[in-house]
Amino acid sequence: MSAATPPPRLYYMPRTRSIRVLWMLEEIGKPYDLTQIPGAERRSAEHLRRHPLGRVPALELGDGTTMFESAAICLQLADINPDAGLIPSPGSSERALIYQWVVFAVAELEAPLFRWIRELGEGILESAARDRFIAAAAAMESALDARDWLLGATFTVADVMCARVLQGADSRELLRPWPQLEAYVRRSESRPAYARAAAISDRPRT
Ligand SMILES: N[C@@H](CCC(=O)N[C@@H](CS)C(=O)NCC(=O)O)C(=O)O
Repeated sequence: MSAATPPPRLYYMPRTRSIRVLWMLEEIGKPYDLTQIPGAERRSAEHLRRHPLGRVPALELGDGTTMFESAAICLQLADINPDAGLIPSPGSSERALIYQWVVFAVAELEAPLFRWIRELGEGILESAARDRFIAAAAAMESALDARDWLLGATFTVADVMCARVLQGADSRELLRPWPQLEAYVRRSESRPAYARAAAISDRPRT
């Protein structure tokens, strides 16, 4: 970012998927701006220009481009801040694993988990979503065997995406069968950048 380039601006709401982007921004450690979108403004013409579904997060980049989808935003932030070391170089086999785990986070962890949590609230105990999450959790449990982070010793954007979804499962005590995942969640929550992001995400909604 040159001296003339404004910092990125995150449009967010507390206690939403916005925390993924806040966590990335805090790991990167460079200045950024924040705008909280009040509930009533989500469907305003102004916010719909940032996010066509009226959701959060959305990120305005230094050149004025605005983008949405938390996974895409996190990948872009990793790419434009190579010094932060949150993503390996394009074309490397480590980079392939980043794509793999980031897509896994949204397709195989988040989607069935959110559905399963909804079903549990309705008293449904057995379901396809539960079975799918269990299979994904077991796959991550073995991937994390004897390693701190998904790519080994280095924390990456893939960990932001996967650990954040698993934190949601852990807070509902759904990770009991997978001790490696519980330990992974603890490690992720002990990162100072995560604590700073969580403090922002926990602010009251306007
Ligand atoms: N796939 C999107 C999901 C975005 C999303 O559903 N955001 C929720 C908060 S976690 C939202 O804005 N909900 C408000 C609404 O739908 O009105 C992403 O990962 O960014």
